[in-house]
Amino acid sequence: MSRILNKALRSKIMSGEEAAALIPTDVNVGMSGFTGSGYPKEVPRALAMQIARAHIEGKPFQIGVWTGASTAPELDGALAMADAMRLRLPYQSEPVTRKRINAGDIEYVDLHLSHVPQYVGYGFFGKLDFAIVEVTAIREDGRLIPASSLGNNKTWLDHAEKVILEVNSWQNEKLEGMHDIFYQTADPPNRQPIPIIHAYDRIGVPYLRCDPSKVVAVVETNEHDRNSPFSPPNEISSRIADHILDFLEHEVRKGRLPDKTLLPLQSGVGNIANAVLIGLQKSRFEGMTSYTEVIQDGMLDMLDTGTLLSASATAFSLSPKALERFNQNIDFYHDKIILRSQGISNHPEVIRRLGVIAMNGMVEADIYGNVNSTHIMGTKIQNGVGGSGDFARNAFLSFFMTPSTAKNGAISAIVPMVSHVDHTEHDTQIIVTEHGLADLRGLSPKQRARLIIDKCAHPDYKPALDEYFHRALAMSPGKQTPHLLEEAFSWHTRFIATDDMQLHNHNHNHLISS
Ligand code: 0RQ
Repeated sequence: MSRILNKALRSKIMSGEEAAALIPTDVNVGMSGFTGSGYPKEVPRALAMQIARAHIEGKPFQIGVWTGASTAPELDGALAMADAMRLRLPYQSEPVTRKRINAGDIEYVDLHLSHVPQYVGYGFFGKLDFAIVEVTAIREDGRLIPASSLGNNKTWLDHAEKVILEVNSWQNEKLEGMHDIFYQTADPPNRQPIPIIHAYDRIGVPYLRCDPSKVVAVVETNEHDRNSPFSPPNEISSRIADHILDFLEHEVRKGRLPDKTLLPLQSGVGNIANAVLIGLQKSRFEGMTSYTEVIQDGMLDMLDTGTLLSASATAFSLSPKALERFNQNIDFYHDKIILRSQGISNHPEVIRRLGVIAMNGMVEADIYGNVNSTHIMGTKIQNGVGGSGDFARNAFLSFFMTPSTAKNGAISAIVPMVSHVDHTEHDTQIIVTEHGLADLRGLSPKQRARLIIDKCAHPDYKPALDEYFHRALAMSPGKQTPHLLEEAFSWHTRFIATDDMQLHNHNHNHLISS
């Protein structure tokens, strides 16, 4: 049976190619999609083909692509390969797109995910010409049942001039009722408090609204989300998880965290974050809640056993196995999971009120606690700041986690001065590597430097960092945050021309012996 029950919208059903043909060059398109879930599949692919054909015919054709966060090869990958994107925002993690951004072919606006709705509302990115939004179904009254992510869908549907809906029958129909979309938003000076007092509070409605006169096409699809598998925890991620668990116990003993239930958890994406969730699952903590951005495998496990009572996020990011389990037991998860718009899941006001415990990955940290989450060697983007800043600055407890070295030990993740700053020393609370955990709260820059080098640096790099710090203490003109600026900058340039590992190793050995 068709999932498009609204008569007016049924009359707009067409193929992906026909819908894509409605999109001209030079427009901005807001697409659904967040961490590989709930992104449109057919129209972006068809659009990429049309743009590639236009390029072969010598016609210029490029668009601006806005999403919730990362999507998948079918969207970012296809469009990047067709050289179809003039601009991309607010987050991506797709290899071809990354390559094109770093080659200077795509303008990339990397911003805090909670800021997107407001920036769009005030027109900072220009006009939103089209929205392409994947949904699970369309009800008789025209209201939309969202899919496996909400991201910026409300914002796109509210602001786009024209809307294309992809109705994906692969999405589980029982997702109906799991979303919570808050429509009582207003601009300053009339903005009201967001009435979320507990992580599991529902404050909105389960359906998206869309003015039917804006809908120019409805496309029926049946295609799965990206759903990449997680690697099982390795020794490094397990040790990082252990340090975090010990520290949480320590905070409970100090009376700073509620026993057993802690405070709502936010967990970044990736294998280390998943390892921490697995660690929590095995711990004595129970009856917890989460207020996070993405629900990954570890959170399902925690819901299964009661370690977690509820999970609030803006998207799923499940491996194929976990997704199968989710679909089989969706009745069990239905009332325990809430999907919200990213403007709400990542809202600083709510994160601060709930006292969230935030755990995010990073590329590198410096000895004073500044954190780089986005750039490799200072100039090349990896993914983007995503929600890490929304959570890190506003959380009650905020962890940044990384292995102490990258590239098989050739590069230290603890450096004198980060090559790019996403989170300043004022935002960073706790840094964790497999070697230890540095609790920076209440410490001055020099005290932080001592602790970060002692607790977090890899033993191979400790002597070089120690030596840098001591010379900086002696020779820096200012003693508040001692630096030898030329040398701090040159730390990364030692590696910059290193596309081959040989040179990495040469530099590594040089660093160790110097
Ligand atoms: O390179 O792919 O060429 O091997 O960077 O590193 O170790 O796979 O790390 O997947 O855990 O991601 C910070 C990127 C960590 C992620 C980051 C190289 C490394 C590898 C990736 P290769 P790993 P992870 C809310 C939270 C920002 C968004 C965020 C991230 C590649 O956590 O994107 O937190 N965070 N969102 O070799 C040189 C170093 C390096 C380095 C790593 N120091 N120097 N290269 N690499 N460290 C969720 C959302 O917002 C959706």
